[in-house]
Amino acid sequence: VKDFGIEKSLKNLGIKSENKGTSTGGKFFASGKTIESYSPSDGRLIGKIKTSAEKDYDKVIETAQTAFKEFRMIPAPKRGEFVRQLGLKLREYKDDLGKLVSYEMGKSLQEGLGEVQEMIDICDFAVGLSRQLHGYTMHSERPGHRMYEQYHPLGIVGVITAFNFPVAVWAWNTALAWICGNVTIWKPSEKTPFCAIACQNIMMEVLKENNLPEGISSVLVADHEIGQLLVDDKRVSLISFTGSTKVGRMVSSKVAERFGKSILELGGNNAIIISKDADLDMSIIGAVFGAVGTAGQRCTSTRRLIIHEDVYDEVKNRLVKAYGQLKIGNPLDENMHVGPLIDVHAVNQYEMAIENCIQEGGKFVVEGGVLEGKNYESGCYVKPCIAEVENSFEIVQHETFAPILYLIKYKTLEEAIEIQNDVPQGLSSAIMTQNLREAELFLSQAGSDCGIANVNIGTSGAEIGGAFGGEKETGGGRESGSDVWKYYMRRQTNTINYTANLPLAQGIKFDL
Ligand code: UN1
Repeated sequence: VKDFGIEKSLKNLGIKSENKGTSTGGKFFASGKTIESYSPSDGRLIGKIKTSAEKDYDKVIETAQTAFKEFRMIPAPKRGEFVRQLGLKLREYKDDLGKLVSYEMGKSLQEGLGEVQEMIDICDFAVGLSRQLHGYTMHSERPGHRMYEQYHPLGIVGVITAFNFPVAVWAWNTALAWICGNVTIWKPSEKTPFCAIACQNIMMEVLKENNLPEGISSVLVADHEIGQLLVDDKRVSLISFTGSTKVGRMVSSKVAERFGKSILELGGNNAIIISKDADLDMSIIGAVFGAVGTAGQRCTSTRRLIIHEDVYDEVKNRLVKAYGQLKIGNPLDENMHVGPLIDVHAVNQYEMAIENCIQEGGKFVVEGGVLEGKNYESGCYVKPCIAEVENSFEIVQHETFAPILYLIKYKTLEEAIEIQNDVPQGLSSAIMTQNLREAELFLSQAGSDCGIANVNIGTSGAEIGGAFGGEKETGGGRESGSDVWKYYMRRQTNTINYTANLPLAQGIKFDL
C-alpha cells in the first residue's frame, strides 16, 4: 500500500500506536476503555487511544473551572496573542495536519489542507477581534447618568464536533471562545479522534511556551455517554454542537432545561437553483463540486438541483458527462476527485437512500454502487450518483450524508424558491443566474429561507468571515465570523450615577 508520507506526518504530529486521549493541556485523564481508529482510505489501523471514564470527566471540568478564573483576567488582546501563536503553529503543521484529516476522515488532500486553512483564517480573524469586543454606549434619560454595555466571558465552553470537519470546527469555536476569555473542552467525534489529538498536541506547544495553566484548552476523548454529561452539566455555560438534527434536538432541549446556551449546527438539505439565465459552465462546476466534494459529507453539500425546464436536459446531460470523468480513490492521491465515506455504516445509509429513492419513483441517470476490489479494500468507496425526483419524496426531504444528487424541474422562479424552501432544513442555498431581478428576488424576504444564500456560487465552501449556520431544523446557530463572538459572552448593561441625587427612572417619585 502506498503511504503518501502519512507515517511521517503522524510522527510529526506526535501520534503513536498507543495513545492517551483526554488531556487538559499537559496532564492526561484516560482511565476508560481503549478505542481504535481506522482510515476509511485504506482500511488500516491508525492507532489505539485510551478514552475517559466518568471520574476523568470530573477532573477535566474542575481543571477547566480553575483555569477560567485565571484566564478571564488576562486582557483580551493578550489572549489574542495566544491565538496568533496558534495560527503560526497551524501554518507550520498545515501539511501534516491536512494530510491526517485526509487520511482519518477521507476527504481529498486539497480539502484537508483547505480545512486547516480555515483554522488559520479564524485565528487571524480572532486576533483582530480581540481588540474589539465592544458594546454600545446609550444616553440615559436621567441627568448626570451614563449608560453603557459590556461583554464578559461565559466560563466553560463545551465544543462537540462531527467527523466531517474534524479540525476546523474546533478552531472556529476555540479561537473565538478564547479571545472572549472562556476556556474550552472539546469532545470530538469518536470517528476522528486522531485529528483532535493532533490539534491538542499543537495547542500544547502554545500553552507550554506561554506558561499557561492546565485547563484552558482540553480535549475529551470519550463515548457519547460522557458527551451527555457535558451537555447536562450546569458548569458548562455554552454547548456548541455540530451534528445530526436527531442528536441536536436532544442537545437543544437538555441545555435549555438547565438554561444553558447553545449553538446548534445541524443538518442541511442544500439546493442550487439553475435558471435559464445561468452561466452553465459555472453551474456545472459548482454543482459537481458541491455534490461530490468531501463525498457529499459536508453540511453544506449540494443535495438538490432545481433546474429551469428550458435548460433541464442540457444540464442533465452535462452532469452525466462530468460524473463520467470523476476519479474515485485514495484521497491522498491528488489525481482523485472523490474519496471514501467515513465508514461502512455510512455506506449502508447511502445504499438505503438509493433503495428508498427508487421505491418512491426516483429515476437514476447516473447509477450509484459500492466499489470493490483493488484500492477499495476499506469498503467505504461509493459512486456519486444522480436521480430525477420529486421534492416531496421522503428521501429528498431527508439529509443523507453521501454523494447522491437529486434533480428537480421548475417553470417559474417563484415555484423554484418554493421548492428550495420546502424542506425541514435551512442551511445553505444558491442561485445560478445572470438576471439581476432573479438574483435579488432570491435574496429578498420572499426568497431563500436559509442562513446562507449565494448568487453564482455553489452551496459549500463558505468563508470564515461571515456568520455560518442555518434556520429551521439546522438549529439556528451561527459560528465563525461577523458578530458571532457575542454568543460566547454574556452582556451586561451598566448605569452609573455621578450626581448627588438619586432620580428614579420612568419619573417615579419616592421620598422618605
Ligand atoms: C460543515 O459541513 O460542517 O462551507 C461545515 C463549507 C465549510 C464549512 C462546512 N466552510 O463547506
